[in-house]
Amino acid sequence: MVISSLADSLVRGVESIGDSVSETFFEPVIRLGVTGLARSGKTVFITSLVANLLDRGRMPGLVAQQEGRISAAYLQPQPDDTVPRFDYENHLAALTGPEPHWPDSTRAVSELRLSFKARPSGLLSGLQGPRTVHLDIVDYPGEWLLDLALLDKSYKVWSQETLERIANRTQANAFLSLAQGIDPAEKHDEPKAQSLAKEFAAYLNVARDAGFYDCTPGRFLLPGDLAGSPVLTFAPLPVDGHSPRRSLHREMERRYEAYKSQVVKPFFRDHFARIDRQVVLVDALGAIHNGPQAVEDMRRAMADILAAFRPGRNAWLSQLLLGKRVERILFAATKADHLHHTQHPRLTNIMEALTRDARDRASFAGAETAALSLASLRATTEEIRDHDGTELPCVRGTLLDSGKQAAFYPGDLPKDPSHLLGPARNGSDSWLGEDYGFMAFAPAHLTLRPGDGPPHIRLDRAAQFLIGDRF
Ligand SMILES: Nc1nc2c(ncn2[C@@H]2O[C@H](COP(=O)(O)OP(=O)(O)OP(=O)(O)O)[C@@H](O)[C@H]2O)c(=O)[nH]1
Ligand SMILES: [Mg+2]
Repeated sequence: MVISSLADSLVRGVESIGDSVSETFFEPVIRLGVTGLARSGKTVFITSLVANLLDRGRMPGLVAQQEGRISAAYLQPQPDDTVPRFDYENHLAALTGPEPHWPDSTRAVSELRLSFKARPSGLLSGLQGPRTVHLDIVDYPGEWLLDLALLDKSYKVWSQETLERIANRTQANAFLSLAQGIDPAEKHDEPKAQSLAKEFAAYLNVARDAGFYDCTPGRFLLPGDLAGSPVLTFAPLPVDGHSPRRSLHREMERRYEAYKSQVVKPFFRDHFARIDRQVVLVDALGAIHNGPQAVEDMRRAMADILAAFRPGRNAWLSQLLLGKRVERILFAATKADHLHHTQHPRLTNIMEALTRDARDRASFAGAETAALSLASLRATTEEIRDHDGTELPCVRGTLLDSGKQAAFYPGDLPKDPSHLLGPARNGSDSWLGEDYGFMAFAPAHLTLRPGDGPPHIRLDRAAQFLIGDRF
């Protein structure tokens, strides 16, 4: 333990030296983390952000752009040789090609470097020519942050908590009946361990699709090249007390510990600890559509995710960070183009309320935080429709399943977010009086003017908050 934390600190130390060396050559590097739960819109966000930073015609909210200080932006080979490159070109081709479609789901962490030539503002602007600023964007699943909580938990406690939490979930029936038929003290048997892990992973996948967000260990959902390896072949068992050596219990415990040290810790050390700015994307509209339970689950998942940004909460992480912390965190509700703009302030309020708990408790010591609602790629237009004498603010777009054009009224979000979060906390089954429907729209056909990136809503404001001060 001591040796590994020492090694971690050394790595971190060496990296800070690397950073400061490039800083002294006036080439600051900003590392922007982009995260969110599954399907929250990370890939579309990064793709559209990069496209709009390369062609900045639609980025008036980025002050350096507005002031004409950015003279060039270009993609560069990324600095980390072992991290897959974010597949920008293919994602952009999917979104803006002749048959626009949404990009595929992503299964692992990836990274991209964008570099700018920008003239500094203020006093220095007359004295210095343009300088280079590098932006490294890192895409990683929010589920991986939830794993931080495992570091403080023994296998026994984790097993008990997990089994308790899923006891009443129908999605877990198959796994639970398998687990209950097992005596953890019996001799370890690999096929048995595998079938337990397989059922548990199957449960996690179904639960996530059903809208549950507390689906850890995160790597069970996105195994990548760890699929089938022992670090992912464990499951919670009803253990109390000790079991003999070579028992199923002991082997599961060993693998759980290996997961923590060989999967969770390296992620925090190699990726998380190096982030300067962070955007957390939230599909709040999707959760509202799925009902109070999904909203409450999402609120809890947000609180757990944000715990990773609270220095001091985890001793191992605090030591790893050595006082370095994320300077700015943006909480963004995505896919706001599903709503008429008159409802966007309400969505932002809901977003603020969803994260308030976490933010209040967090006092993200020193980190600036903000909330907004955005659409990375605007797929709809707005129109007002008359319905029995009432004017309904609608959005119009191409339906994903039928390919037909349709106008759609998603329902009126409440002014006061507690009208949603209250019932969610109290365990209501459905919303009172209002239904929130959300259609899945396909990306629109685009003809872009030279110099313009894809259409978006408030992506420039997000960029200004996240990186604008560094130009
Ligand atoms: N209308 C609209 N839909 C969006 C937007 N961004 C994302 N979506 C929808 O949300 C889905 C998920 O977006 P992704 O960017 O792939 O989300 P992700 O977080 O990368 O998903 P995973 O990689 O699976 O975790 C897309 O397939 C779209 O259906 C947006 O700006 N507008
Ligand atoms: Mg993705």
